Amino acid sequence: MRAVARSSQTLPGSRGARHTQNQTPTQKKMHDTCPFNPFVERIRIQEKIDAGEKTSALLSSLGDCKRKTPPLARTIIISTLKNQKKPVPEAFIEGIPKAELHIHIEGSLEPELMFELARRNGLRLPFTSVDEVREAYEFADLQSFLQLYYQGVRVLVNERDFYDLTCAYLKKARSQNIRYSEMFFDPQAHTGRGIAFDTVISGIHHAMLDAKQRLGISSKLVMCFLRDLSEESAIATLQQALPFKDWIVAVGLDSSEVGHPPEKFTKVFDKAREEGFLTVAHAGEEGPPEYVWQALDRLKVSRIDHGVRCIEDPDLTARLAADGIPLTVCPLSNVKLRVFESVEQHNLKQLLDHGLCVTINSDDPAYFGGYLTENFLAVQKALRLGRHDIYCLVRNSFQAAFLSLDEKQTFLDELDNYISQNEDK
Ligand code: ES4
Ligand code: ZN
Repeated sequence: MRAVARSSQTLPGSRGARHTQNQTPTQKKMHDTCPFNPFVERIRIQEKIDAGEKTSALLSSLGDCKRKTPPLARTIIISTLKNQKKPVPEAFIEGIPKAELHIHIEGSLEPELMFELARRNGLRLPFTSVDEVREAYEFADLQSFLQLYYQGVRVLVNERDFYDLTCAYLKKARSQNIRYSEMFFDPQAHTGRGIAFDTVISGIHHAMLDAKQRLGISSKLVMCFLRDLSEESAIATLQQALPFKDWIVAVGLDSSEVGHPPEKFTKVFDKAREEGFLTVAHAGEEGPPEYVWQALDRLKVSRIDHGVRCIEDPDLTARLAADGIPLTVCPLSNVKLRVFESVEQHNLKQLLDHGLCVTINSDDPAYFGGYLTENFLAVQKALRLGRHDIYCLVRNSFQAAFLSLDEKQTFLDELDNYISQNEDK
């Protein structure tokens, strides 16, 4: 048992602490004469990790070299995190800088704002109170949720409504130390009710700009096509989006999954890619692994939203792992929509054990009982995740984000600083 734990701490590139005693004359010379040599450093640091030294002390011993060799700094963090067996306090999860990659902005509509917007727009709701709305949030499956979701969005009428909705989410996200969010929006859920595309996207976009300036939270927009509507409707929506191309980073596919396979949208995704959009798709939430294959091979997506059913097909799981295709997993959503009976039954750990790039997300936080932090807290408790698991999940989100390498590096450095400064919590 002990031997296994120790071998997992060995730093890549070093052959373990034992090796220092057997250094060749050249290595010994390097050790004595070079002010900084990554090879020698790895051996020296491995010895200190074995002796239980703290991440912060190890990192500061790198000094200036930390910037020159970020991989070394990161191996220190990973090795020391793997060493830690102590409990993960809630404050550690609350404070860790996070990214969110799967949130439907319309699914962040809290009942309080729903009532406020209904009043503002002179609309009647089929509920008499906020409590009554919350009590109605019991779902048998995705379809039963979508009925309430589409009913809820009807209070969104004017640009200001979309602005207020987005401001409220981004403020909440910032309070949970989300540093970057990629938000889905469903234009057809609004244009189908006679609301102009321009009204929807302008409200959302201006809230994103203001949130960046006032709260320092960065965000991007992903436009989803409703898969229970026709491909022609999706093509018309793509056409409406073209004047706003610079405001949208990717297109996605959502709504009722079973009976609406990704291949139905091959043409519109081809066009979207030609126009320079990245692509993602919900697949393998309620639908079979075959839908995930189609999303990869027909829609050429960069990420799969949900994807939890991939585990039923070993070849698919291997493909996702080999190609490093991230999954945007939404644990509380999966339980609320009865994909899994409980968080304890969730297959998150199996997905990680298969080497998949798993990220944690909130999906429709106003409907599913929690935002991103609540999702992390739920899986940490139910699946007894350690600090190293939390670090990997958060890191995966920044890695999988539609950001430049430089932008990712800035967030990843912030994450590593948080880890090294909070190891005593
Ligand atoms: C959704 Cl949970 C989920 N699945 C598919 N489509 C959606 N739209 C909003 N939430
Ligand atoms: Zn979703």
